[in-house]
Amino acid sequence: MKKRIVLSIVTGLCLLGAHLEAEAQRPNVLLIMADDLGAEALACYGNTVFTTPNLDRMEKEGARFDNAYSTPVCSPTRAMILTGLYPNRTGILERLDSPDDRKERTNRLPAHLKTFGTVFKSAGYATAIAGKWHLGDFQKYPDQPASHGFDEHCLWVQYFDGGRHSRYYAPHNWEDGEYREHGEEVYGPDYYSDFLIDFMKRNKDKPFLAYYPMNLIHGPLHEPPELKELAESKFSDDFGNNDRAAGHMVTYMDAIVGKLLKALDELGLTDNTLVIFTGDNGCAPNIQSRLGDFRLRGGKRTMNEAGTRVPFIARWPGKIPPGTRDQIFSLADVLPTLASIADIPLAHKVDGIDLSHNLLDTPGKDREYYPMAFEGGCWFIRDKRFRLHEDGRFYEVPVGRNETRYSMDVLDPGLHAESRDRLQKQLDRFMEITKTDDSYTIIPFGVKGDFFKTKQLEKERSSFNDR
Ligand SMILES: [Ca+2]
Repeated sequence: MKKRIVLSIVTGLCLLGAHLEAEAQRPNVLLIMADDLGAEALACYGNTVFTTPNLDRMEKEGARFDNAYSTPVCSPTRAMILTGLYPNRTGILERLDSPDDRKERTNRLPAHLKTFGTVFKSAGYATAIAGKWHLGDFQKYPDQPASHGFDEHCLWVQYFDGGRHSRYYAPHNWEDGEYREHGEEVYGPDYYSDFLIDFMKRNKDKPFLAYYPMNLIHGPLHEPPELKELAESKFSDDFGNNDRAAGHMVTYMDAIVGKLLKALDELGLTDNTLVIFTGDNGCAPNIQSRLGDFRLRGGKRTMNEAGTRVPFIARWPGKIPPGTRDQIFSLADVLPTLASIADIPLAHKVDGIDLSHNLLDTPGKDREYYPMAFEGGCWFIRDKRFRLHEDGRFYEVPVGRNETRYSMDVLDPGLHAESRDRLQKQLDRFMEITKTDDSYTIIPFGVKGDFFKTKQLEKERSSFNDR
């Protein structure tokens, strides 16, 4: 009898030990998504005038995806990355602060949609979000971050009590369910990153997921508190005020990433934390990037490479072999990929694909196509060589060189018929996807006006890049 009791105590201790070991090995996740940052704005993606030392170091230590894609604008990407669902599935096909919705403010991330917050919290992770939500109103729907799986939140409030507030100096925030107004001495991007560092400190002994949808480098163009000299170190003499402010904001954004990475080092968490850095859409059109002799105007709100190609860098020392990745990655893939890496089984369906093997550089099935839906009337599908739009426009845009991937030269419709047919079939299938259910309505930003604006921007881009 005594022997049996000792045996079961020993077995129990072994099981407990195994559980604690498994718990200790579960990686933390720090996911950072900059606002309005196309891949071309970072030095590690070829920009020769902006200075980004921290992301350059992270890129050297991790995997750099050269073909990662978002949607062309904020809210659709924010919904897509959180839920793993395409914009036509969430119904969020445009930014959510529509003039038509300013009074009622009924737009929100639909309550029934599960996010990576939900998934990781259910698996026992501590979860936090800080920065920019842009998926609905906190005054009307105060429970949003919590009901979507985040234990703690500190998020910029754009509208409150009829007022409109800055995300930068003197931000107004929604902080763990409370509205807080800060003075000019507070700079939003510093405040949000400090909130997450504090969260990581308090949760360093258990697995956590920290999500930082950053506020930089979205307009208004302004001068961040520091680092002007560093930011200007590679500026060209012909830089205008916009270029100078944009470059300074890029460098400050990079420094905040550096601050978060340093905090992980100081907490001894670097080796057990997967850090991902990406962007929510292309740069704004008033930002011009220079990649050697190649110049590119930001493509935000446009359905093309400049509107949707974003940086994607993943670092996890000892687990993710450093180097470049040329596979296609959609931000819809973030949720299933993160869940797979954390060994959390997904109990619901998503559009995204588990591409953890691309991060880990192991064999697996890659994503063949990147499909996109925008504004309720714009669609395209891309593979590594071609892009086909719903209105028949067909582009040969091989990803090997900037000059070709960003090209806006429409192909002769008679060319590459086989590739075109193949893409058409995939596009038709993608366009059949509709909202998860009809119980909610998203008021769009103004479909018609923005649709034409997009077309206009495409025209401008075409002539700009021809020069
Ligand atoms: Ca954005």
